[in-house]
Order: sequence, then C-alpha cells, then structure tokens
Amino acid sequence: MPRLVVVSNRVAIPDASGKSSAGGLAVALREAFQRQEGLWFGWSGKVSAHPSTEPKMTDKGHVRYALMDLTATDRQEYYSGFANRALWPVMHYRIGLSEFSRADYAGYLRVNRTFARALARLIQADDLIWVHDYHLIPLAAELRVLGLANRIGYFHHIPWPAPEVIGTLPGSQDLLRAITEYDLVGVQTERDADNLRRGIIQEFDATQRTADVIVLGGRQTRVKDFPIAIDVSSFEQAACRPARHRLIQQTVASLGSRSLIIGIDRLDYSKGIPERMESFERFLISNPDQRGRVTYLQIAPTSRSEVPEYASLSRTVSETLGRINGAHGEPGWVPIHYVTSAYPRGVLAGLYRIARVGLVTPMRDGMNLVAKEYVAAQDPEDPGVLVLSKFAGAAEQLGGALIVNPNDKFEVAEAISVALHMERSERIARWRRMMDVLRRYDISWWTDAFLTELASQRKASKTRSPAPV
Ligand code: GDG
Repeated sequence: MPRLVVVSNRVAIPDASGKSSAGGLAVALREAFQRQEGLWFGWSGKVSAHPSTEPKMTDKGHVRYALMDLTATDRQEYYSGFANRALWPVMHYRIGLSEFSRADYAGYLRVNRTFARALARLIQADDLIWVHDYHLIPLAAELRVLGLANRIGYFHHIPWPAPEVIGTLPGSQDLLRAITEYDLVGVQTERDADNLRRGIIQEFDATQRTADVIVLGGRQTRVKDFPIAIDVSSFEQAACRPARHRLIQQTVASLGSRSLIIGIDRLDYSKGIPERMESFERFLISNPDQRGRVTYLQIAPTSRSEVPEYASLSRTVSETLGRINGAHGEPGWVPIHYVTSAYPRGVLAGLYRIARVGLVTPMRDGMNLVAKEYVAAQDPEDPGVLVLSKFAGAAEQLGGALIVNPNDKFEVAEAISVALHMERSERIARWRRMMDVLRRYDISWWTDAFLTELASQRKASKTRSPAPV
C-alpha cells in the first residue's frame, strides 16, 4: 500500500493523550492514517524571524508530522492577505469584499514554492499526495516543476464559484492552470465541480474527455464531487452522554420551558450571522405569542480577527445583537444569547441535542458540517428540525431539512415558526431521511472514496514542465 502524504495549511498534532484537539480534517484522516503509514506536512501555525527551510519532524503513532514555520511577512501575505482577504471572499461570491494586492499574491506563491521544495525532499516515488484547501492550490504545479510524477490529489473545502465570478480575481487564470497539475480535484458538490470544469474549459484550450475528466496539454485531471462527511456514530454517542458540562446544565436550567434555537459557526461573514439574527427578529415580530417562549443561542468563536473584514463583522454582530435584545427583550427574557468562546465537541453535541431548531443559514458554504452534526446529535424519538440555507453544500444531501434562502428574512422567519410547530411524526420522518444519508456517506466513506479514486489515477508517465505560477 502506498504511503499517504497529507498537506494542509494547518496541521493538528495529537496531544499527549493521543487525541487531536482540532476536529474536521484530523478526525477525517485518523482512520486513513490507521490503515496506512503516513506523513502530514504543513504550517506549524508559528511565526519565526528566520524559519528553517527544513521542516521540524515529529513522530506520533503511524504518522510523521513535518511542520514549517513562516515569517511574519509570509503569514501576512500568504495567509491573512491572499488566501483570506482575496481568495476566500471571491470563492464565497463576495467580490466586493475581495482585497487583491500583488505583494500578497507574490507571498502566496512564494510560500507554496517554499513548501513544495521542503516537501519534495520527503517524497518517495509511490507516495499518494493529498493536498487540502485554497491556501495550497499552486502546490502541485510547484512539485511538478521539481520533477515529481506522483499521483497528487486536491480537496477544495469551500465553494468553487461560477467562471465569471472567479474570473474577477487577478491571478485566477494562473490558479486555474495550476489546478490542472493535480490528478484528482475533489469539491463538495456537483455544482462546484461543474463551475470548476467550465472555468478551466472556458479559460484554456482544454477538452472534456468524460463527464469528470478535463485534458489540458496532454495531462488529465479528474474533477469530481466528494461531499465531506462527519463521524456520525461518535457524534451520536457524544450527544447521548449525560449532560455534565456546566454550560449544558446552565442552558437547560435557564431555558425552563422555553424552546432552544441554536446556531454554531466560526465568526465569518459567509455564515450569515447578522442576517440570521435579523431573521429571528422578524420571527419575533410576526409571532408575538412566541415572545418569552424561545431563546436563540448563537455560538460564534472568533476567527481571523487580524483581517479587517472580520473585525468589522464582529462589530456588526454586536450592534445587531444589542439592538434586537434591547428592542424585544423583557425583564427575565433575553431573546438572543451570544458567546464567542469555543466549546469542547461534547458540549456542542449536548447543545445540539437539546435544541428544538438548528439554524444553519450561511450566505454561501462549501458543505457546513454543523448542519450534519446537528442532525446526528438528535434524539431519534424526539428530534429537532434543521433549517438550512440553500447555499450550503449540505443542502444537496439534506433534503429533510427546511431549505431556505438566507437573503429572505421573511422566509427564514416562517421556517423557524414551521419548525417550532412541526408534529413529532413529521420531525421523525424528516430526521430519518437525513440520517440515512449521513450514515451511508459518513467520514470513512469520504476518505475511502477520495483515496481510492486518487490511487486509481494513472501515474503521470512524464511530467509536463508547467510554467511556474
Ligand atoms: C470549511 C468550509 C466545510 C464550531 N464552533 C466550535 C467548533 N466548531 C466546529 C463545528 C464544525 C466546524 O467547527 C465548522 O465546520 P463548518 O463546516 O461548519 O465550517 P468551516 O470552518 O468554515 O469549514 C465548510 C468544512 O471546511 C469542511 O470541509 O464544511 O463549508 O467553510 O465541525 O462543530 N468546534 C469546537 N468548539 C466550538 O466552539 N470544538
């Protein structure tokens, strides 16, 4: 079995107990790494004045971790600048928020090149290389320049927008070409796959060999949807455990007979948090009988606070929250509870379970794992209702949710009302439909499907010499 080499912007090294504190990718890859020997390469998250060009190696279990530090300038240009201020907004259809700078773009390319040079020295001929996320799109092209013919796959965790949207970003043509240096490109939905294939075909003289395969300059790239999943059984179990945590006990006590509506998101403008608060306000205005009978808890751990658009979002959320609570609250009832700290996964699972409504209304989202976690955590005998944005990738799979347009506050408000009044039999039927999908396509399915497809790609017989991006 070939060795698995994972590359991601941030790397989660398990702690002394063997557990990784980070969720997401670490959970997803745990199983794959148990089956095959592996290397995980990426940024340590640390900044250093004179970072080594050699990664720092740490062995844990079957996995070797290879970590690179960045300079403060690299971090600013590659991570905060191009990846998070230029690429992220465009990928989420927020062209107006995208701040392109040539210096940032040069920094993004420079870090990808530095990473490629450090990584290439660690690669063996048969390794399967799996790169993750928008920070590292040019990595395969840089590895090919160094002569690597390995099978290289890329998974894009966020949406891939329509060609006319990605085309607004300076440098997007280079990125589209660079992406064709991968053998397999995984995206979250069929819509993303279609956008990316059309983008490549429109921009270059590329041909479409089959529904999934694009050929450019004699090299073929398969572009396919692999909707990311969750570890369903571990979420079910976590949600069943007695609620020992102080926050769950306090929440249950403070709720009394009130229904709980929950939202959990990184504090990011793609998640639609102020818009959701305003939809909840619309619900209160349209349903005066519900005043004092529902509480909306929004957990939104701060993220990317060094990026100005995120600082501005934080202010907008605080203002919206203050205005709504001031206008509608009463002594003894605060309509919206808002916390910005992060909580352990077990606590989140417990909160999902006691929430009557899961309110997941991003303006645009690659998948949205919170939607899936909410469903997995429900009590099968008395499940809550998921209200889900049509612009979350998860909406393609979770047809049992109440699907809404997050731009329409009246529609979201109406869905909240329908969810709160839904009969138990309908809640169960909808929940079962969604659980069937989650169980069939769980996290093991996701890693297996991607890696099996990557392993079945023909190894490049020659490396075309791509123009370095
Ligand atoms: C990107 C894409 C795609 C949240 N608060 C806490 C906490 N979380 C966890 C959730 C969930 C994860 O963070 C968030 O995942 P999402 O999928 O909702 O969103 P992004 O972070 O934007 O992730 C997204 C994903 O990649 C995977 O491909 O679905 O579309 O944007 O697991 O539970 N976890 C803990 N404490 C918190 O307070 N422990």
